[in-house]
Amino acid sequence: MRERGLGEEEIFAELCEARSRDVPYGRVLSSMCTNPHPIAVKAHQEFVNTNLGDPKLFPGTADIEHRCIGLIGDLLHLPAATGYISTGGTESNIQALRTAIQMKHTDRRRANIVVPESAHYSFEKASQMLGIAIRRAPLDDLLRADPSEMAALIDKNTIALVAVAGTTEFGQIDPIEEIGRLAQEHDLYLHVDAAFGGFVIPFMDRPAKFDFEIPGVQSITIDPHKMGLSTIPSGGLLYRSESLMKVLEINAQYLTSMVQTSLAGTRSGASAASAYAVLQYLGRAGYREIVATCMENTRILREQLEDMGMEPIIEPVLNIVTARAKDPVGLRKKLAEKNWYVSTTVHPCALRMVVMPHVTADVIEAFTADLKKVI
Ligand code: 0PR
Repeated sequence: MRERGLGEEEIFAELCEARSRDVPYGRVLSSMCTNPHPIAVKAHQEFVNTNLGDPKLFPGTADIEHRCIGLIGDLLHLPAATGYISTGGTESNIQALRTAIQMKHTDRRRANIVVPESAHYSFEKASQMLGIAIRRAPLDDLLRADPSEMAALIDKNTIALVAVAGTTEFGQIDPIEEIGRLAQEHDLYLHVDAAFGGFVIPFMDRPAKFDFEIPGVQSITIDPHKMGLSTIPSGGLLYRSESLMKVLEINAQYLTSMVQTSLAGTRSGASAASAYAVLQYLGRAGYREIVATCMENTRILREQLEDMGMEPIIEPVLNIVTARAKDPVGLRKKLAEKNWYVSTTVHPCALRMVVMPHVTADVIEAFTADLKKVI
């Protein structure tokens, strides 16, 4: 570190140069992030020095977080849900499994969780950190969790089941009602990962059931910083009842609040304020409009790809499109040379595009024009 500080101008020249090398969202079809809504940015700036790790010092901010959880709970058919604004899907998923372990009081060296093969890699992190085994159940033909395959992996040491509402690779929704019944039959904790789908499914024409409406669902991951249009890092973890979140309480007596349940200690109140602001600003009607546009653009992209001879692996369920190709990884590289960023799926291997709000009809037109040149 330098002895004497630099001037603002020089610092910002360096920062802006670095920033100019970042890929603008308009060239990105591989991300679940997007430009946050201006209202979210404004709220974020207003709360930039707030710390929800010590809520007694920030009772106003804590109240906004509480109201934000109330709004998301209402969206998930449980206005009385408890929870908190996390740093994203990874933290929420880790915390949900931590809750399941604390609830069961079993020997965690023997404990296992059963997840569909499509579960996000954050569950792998959770399994490593928490020291529990992870069992992956094969999917059905449409790449959904297969409840009978999950049932086959349950034994006396199973503590939790996971289902996904909007899988990372294919945007598929698991049969959560059936998995809920399975959880109840075996008295198991059921966590639903709706990090991506949580702000899409409720706003679709015929929404699938995935939330607290389903008996047996104990907690849900839902990320405002993905399709919620909030700022990074706004994640959401919601519980069916307060007693579930309570098992995470750690004594922190030197804090004014005495206990802490979140994984992060010091944590951003800005991300809670920003999520709250955009939820209030858009309302259901605003999100419905955004989702309708994304789904229409998904349809357009899917058709354009098919016209080029690239069939989807599954019909898009949410705003994620996959396309069979001869050499998806090679194609991905060629697209990157043209400054387009897509990703590829693993099983089966295909091109994958996430149609976030920044992936407009114009972006799709320019993208498919370049794609035609490289295939
Ligand atoms: N659960 C699901 C279903 C997810 O898709 C993701 C992220 C997570 C949990 C974890 O969320 P956080 O990343 O907020 O902890 N899925 C994306 C992925 O892994 C995240 C992403 C976003 C990746 C933007 C790249 C990117 O540019 O693909």
